[in-house]
Amino acid sequence: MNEINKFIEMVEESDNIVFFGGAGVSTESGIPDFRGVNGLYLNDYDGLKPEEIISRPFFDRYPEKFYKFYRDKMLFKNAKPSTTHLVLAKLEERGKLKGIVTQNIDGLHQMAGSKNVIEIHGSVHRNYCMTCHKFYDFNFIADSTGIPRCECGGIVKPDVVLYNESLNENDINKSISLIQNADMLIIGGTSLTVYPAAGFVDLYRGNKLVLINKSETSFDSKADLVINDSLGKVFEALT
Ligand code: CNA
Repeated sequence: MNEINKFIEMVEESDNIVFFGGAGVSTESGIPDFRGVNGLYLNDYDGLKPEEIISRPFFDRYPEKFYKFYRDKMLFKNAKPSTTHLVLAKLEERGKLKGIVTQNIDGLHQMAGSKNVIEIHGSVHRNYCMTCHKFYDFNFIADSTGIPRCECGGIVKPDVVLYNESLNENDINKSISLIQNADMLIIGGTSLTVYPAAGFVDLYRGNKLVLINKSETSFDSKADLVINDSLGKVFEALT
């Protein structure tokens, strides 16, 4: 049996599936990942490393440069859900998939119709004034120039987890519980290099751990099934 048929069989046998995904889920929606073949980390930006720009110390020190990069490279106004997003939403509707834990910040799972989505790195759709906590939407930041300011004068910061910032404890606990109780864990489109998220792999206790990624990851040997192919192709096969 080939790998994709094996994957389909595992999905059919399961009714408590959890999907844990990363930037590779959205490359087919036209949003570049960080470490893939066209990843953002391949090129410096204004002479700076992207991973330095999206860190909290950089944000605090050079907010104007941060927002220039953020608007230019991290906001995709016209992005639409890919096959993978749409099939995952259908699996939830059918009662087979119980939740999605994503490292993505683009909101495409919700746009596809998924309900139980835990965004452990936050979302570009939520932005808050650092002074009065007033909420601002995606367009407010996308259409702003320079440093986006609240009506109270405070800086409006995306609710996105930067390097050197901690993750939301409640989200982590919910993710742990979902993964520990899953009968099938599908991990897709993540290089599994960012901790503590990568540590989620070790929490799964079942025998249907599937890793779908275009390239190899250091967790491949732990998986029951590894598919080194595009997510769109694999999820299309479920339709
Ligand atoms: P990453 O480190 O960039 O890894 C992505 C992985 O996906 C790579 O190993 C690729 O080979 C693989 N990949 C790319 N396209 C596909 C595809 N079509 N099918 C299968 N595999 C594919 O990204 P991670 O998510 O592991 O890293 C975590 C960071 C990236 C998080 O903090 C995210 O917030 C951040 N990020 C998010 C987005 C987004 O929201 N869409 C975009 C870019 C980066």
